[in-house]
Amino acid sequence: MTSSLEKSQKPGFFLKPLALAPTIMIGYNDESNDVPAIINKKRRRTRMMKFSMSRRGLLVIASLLLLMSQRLTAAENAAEQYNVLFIISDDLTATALSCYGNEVCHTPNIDAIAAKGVRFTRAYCQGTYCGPSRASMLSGYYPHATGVLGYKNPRPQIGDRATWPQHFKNNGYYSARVSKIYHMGVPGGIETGGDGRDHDGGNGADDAASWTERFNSPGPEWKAAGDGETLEGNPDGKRPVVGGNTFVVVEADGDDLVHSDGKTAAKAVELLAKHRDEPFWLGVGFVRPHVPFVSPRKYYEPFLPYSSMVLPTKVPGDWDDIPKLGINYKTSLNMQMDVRRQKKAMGGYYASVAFMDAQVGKVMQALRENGLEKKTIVIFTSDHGYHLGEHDFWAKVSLHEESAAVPLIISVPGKKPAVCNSLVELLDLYPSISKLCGLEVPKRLQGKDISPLLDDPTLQVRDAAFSVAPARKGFLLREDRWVYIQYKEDASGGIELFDMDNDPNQYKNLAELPEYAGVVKQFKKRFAIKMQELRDNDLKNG
Ligand SMILES: [Ca+2]
Repeated sequence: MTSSLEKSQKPGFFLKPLALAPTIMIGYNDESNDVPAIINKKRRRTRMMKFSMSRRGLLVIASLLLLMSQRLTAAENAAEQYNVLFIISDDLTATALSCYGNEVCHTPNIDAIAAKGVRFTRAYCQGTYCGPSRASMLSGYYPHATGVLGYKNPRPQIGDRATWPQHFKNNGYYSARVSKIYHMGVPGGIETGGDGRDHDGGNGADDAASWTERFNSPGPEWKAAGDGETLEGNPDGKRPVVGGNTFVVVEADGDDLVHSDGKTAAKAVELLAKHRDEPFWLGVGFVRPHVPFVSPRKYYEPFLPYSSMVLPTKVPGDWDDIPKLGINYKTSLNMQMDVRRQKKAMGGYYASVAFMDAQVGKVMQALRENGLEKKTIVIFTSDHGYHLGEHDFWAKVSLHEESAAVPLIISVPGKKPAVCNSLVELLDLYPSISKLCGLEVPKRLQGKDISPLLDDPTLQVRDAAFSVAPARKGFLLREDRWVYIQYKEDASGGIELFDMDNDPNQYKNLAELPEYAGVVKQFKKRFAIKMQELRDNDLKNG
């Protein structure tokens, strides 16, 4: 059931001064127009005195009113012109966080944000890997609206339309990113302090117009000193530690500052102190737990020995009812990872999450120490989820729950902490945070304003969340009860249908069963309408 929530396009503090100003102007003009053209001297003098006093009085009242209105405006601005601290982790599944129920991997600093904010249990990315997810979230359009399905920035498609941080920059905010906010190659781009690609001066898929300033955080990644092992494609153990998008674990020597995320936190701490007296939109992009799983040794301790890690239940014949395109691009089978390696992959991932969580703690401490907690909206999320062995799938791209869902916490000063089970999308952040900060919400944005959910978490703004996996030609409609996935736009690559009430782990694909033909038929229609809607946008002709 979707409520009739509507986007309010005009913030209150823009309206109030405008409403007061005409009142003052009308009073003054009325009195001026009341002076007769011909009058005797005495009357004229008296009248002039009366007028003069009256005029002076009015001017005093007008000045007072103006002053009051300015003070009111200033007070309202101070209340509504929040800063934005946007913290995004890379390749982080919600299932790895203790505030989302993980009992092995403890994330006290992210949990602390959740304890003060609204934690969304059903938030979905719009693309299940970095490039399309980040381009979509930052531009405000679905991946198939811009056509940005790979690892480029959306600027050529959106022209001079403002991205989310750019919108804040255009409204007088200091806008900065530290490390990865748009896509950036990991580990390649991090090793070189850029992206490792040629375009955009080494800043990868970054968008210069979004930022007042931008900072990269180079780190050694897989080359870090310590004990490393390549888990993927290494059955005989002879493969050395390698770079690229490969499952590698490095128990690293040295402290946090050796690594990219340690430097990112330090830079963010520095920027919070430096810009504490002006409105800011600060994007802090951590690259862990993206592979390679590299962090200082101490973060591995809770997960040793790796043999103590408990893998997800393996169900015989689990793949039998999944279309070929639905078998993820990385599996225990094609990565040649035995159970020992799988458990080490899980422990290595968790250590990376714990390391990243500690860096989040440093940034949040700086927020408190600079007195910014009461005027800063804090958002914590990830660009997409991740498989840690469910269905013997690993990593991202899959449209199954662990990969398509993201952690999302929004903490707004003064609002009550809550858990919200409504379906929301990362695309909703741009309009919602703009609304909360009293900025205009551009009508062209394809996300919804979820800010009312922060006051009433029982509200709903959408019937379904939508996500895509262009690399598998996959599309997901996630409804309250059903998960519908189809491969290829004409569904010729196969369909998956899961009843999340009765099968939350998605073991039983119902799509081919005759009794669910009606449900599948309805979803095909809804999918076609969704694609039509998202392609019907203001980019079509420009
Ligand atoms: Ca990612």
